[in-house]
Amino acid sequence: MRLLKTSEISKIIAKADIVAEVVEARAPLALKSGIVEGIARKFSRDYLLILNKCDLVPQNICREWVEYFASNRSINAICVSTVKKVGIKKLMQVFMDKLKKVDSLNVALFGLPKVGKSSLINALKKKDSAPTSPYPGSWGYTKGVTIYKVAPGIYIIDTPGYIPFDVKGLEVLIRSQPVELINNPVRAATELLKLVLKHNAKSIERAYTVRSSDPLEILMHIAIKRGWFYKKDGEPNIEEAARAVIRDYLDGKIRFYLTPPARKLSNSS
Ligand SMILES: Nc1nc2c(ncn2[C@@H]2O[C@H](COP(=O)(O)OP(=O)(O)OP(=O)(O)O)[C@@H](O)[C@H]2O)c(=O)[nH]1
Ligand SMILES: [Mg+2]
Repeated sequence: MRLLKTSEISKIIAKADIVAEVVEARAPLALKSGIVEGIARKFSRDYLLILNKCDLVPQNICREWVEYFASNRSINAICVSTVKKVGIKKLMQVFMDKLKKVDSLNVALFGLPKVGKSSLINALKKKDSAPTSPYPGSWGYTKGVTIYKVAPGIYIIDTPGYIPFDVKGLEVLIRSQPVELINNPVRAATELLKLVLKHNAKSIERAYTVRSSDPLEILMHIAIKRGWFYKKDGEPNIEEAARAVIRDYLDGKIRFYLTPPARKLSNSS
């Protein structure tokens, strides 16, 4: 799939009344772009940060993120879960309030692959019309910029395939290509497992029924349990296990959270 360029993003934002950037409540800053916000502010558009997948994060932590963005960054943020249908009404109300001031409302939706843009559109519409990512799924399952009518007078512009160049690191590595094509899945999954183990050790135990602080040992356990072995030597296929972990993470099956920068917590769940 073709990647959207920043110039194309500018054109979409110019036509929008609200710019909504979707990140995950698990790690908002690792997924947030300064570019989208910057262009929105340049065009004097309302900018809204949507913290999706809040079902994977304790409520008070979600609230802290909202407060952090409001007081440290002057950003209006809202916590939602498209799975648990949390915050959807509140989000719709934000759109309805803005609709009172315009004839018809265009909301431009941005966010890295798999943050849940399509799921959010479906939750707002109350029925599925935006394709979400099934597995074996590929990155950028949603094809091309598409406009969805979610309520009378309210249109959402979905922009799949945009990876802002200021967002970097593990989140980009695992989202910017299909999981099958990730070059070294074991390395990526090891980094991911280390991060989750550091902040929410128990969620790995819950997801994979293995108590270990060694990522390689966890991958071995998953491979053996699921019967994945290399044909050539019969060793556990940790590459397949690594891909499974990455997919589970993207699919929102691993509880994990980081806390806002200002606050130091021992946040084991
Ligand atoms: N736990 C949890 N998982 C979610 C939530 N919203 C979406 N997901 C899962 O996240 C994955 C990605 O969701 P999509 O809606 O396809 O994400 P997208 O941003 O449209 O992805 P692309 O179209 O590939 O850019 C899917 O497996 C969803 O089921 C949520 O609120 N909580
Ligand atoms: Mg999509």
